[in-house]
Amino acid sequence: MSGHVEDYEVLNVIGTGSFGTCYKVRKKSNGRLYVWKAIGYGGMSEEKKQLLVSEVNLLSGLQHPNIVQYFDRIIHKETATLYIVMEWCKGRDLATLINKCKKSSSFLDEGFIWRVLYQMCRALQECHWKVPNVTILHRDIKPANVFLDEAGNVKLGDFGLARILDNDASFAHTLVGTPYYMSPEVIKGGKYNKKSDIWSLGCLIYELCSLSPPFTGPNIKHLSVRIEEGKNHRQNVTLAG
Ligand code: 430
Repeated sequence: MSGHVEDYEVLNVIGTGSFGTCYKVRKKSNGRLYVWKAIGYGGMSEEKKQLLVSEVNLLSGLQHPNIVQYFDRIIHKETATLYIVMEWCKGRDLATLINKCKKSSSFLDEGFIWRVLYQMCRALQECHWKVPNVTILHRDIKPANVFLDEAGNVKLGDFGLARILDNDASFAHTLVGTPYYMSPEVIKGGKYNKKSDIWSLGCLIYELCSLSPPFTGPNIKHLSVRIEEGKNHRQNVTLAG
């Protein structure tokens, strides 16, 4: 499917990422809200454009209630812009939610955190096991990549860095992803694998509970040591006066 820019009414900018800008849009034919990512491809190499095409194809193949739904792609040749139309998630992302909690000195509801865990497992099950011999690794599970829709459903987003990985392909080597949630095997230079995504999910759940990541450090070097040692160096809270 490939639509036209005229099919949509652009409402406002939501934010900007490394790729370009995200807008809230309304589809004229049905009045529904969506988000589109505007990606300028003018200055891109042929290689990068190919990668972009394969990522869009990957996105369009993923359909699951716990994965941000891709709807449409629009190529606007006049401005060399690719628009990727995605689901509008009214509840925004978990990073925003964590910051709100920190500001108001409140914790998240335990029932909510269990729902995030369950629904994230469903999302990962879909990418990790959907097609035999092909594993889609997310590689960047973090609060800013998990969204909530109007009904409070959890949606894993941004497969911009995800890669289709054949059983023996070794292109999972490049180190991407939030350093805080980096798994020990990735730090040691091992292959990123399904379990590395699961580690990140564990870190996400920890952060939802405590409002800070399980492992922290002043820089990647210190952080790496703490992750490998399994120590978070957090000061124990004591009730003793
Ligand atoms: C980079 C961008 O990625 C997004 C944004 C998504 N999104 C959908 N509905 C939203 C409502 C409010 C805020 C963001 C919303 S889904 C998605 C993705 N990668 O799948 C993003 C990511 C995190 C935070 C903000 C943004 C944005 F501002 F650039 F949109």
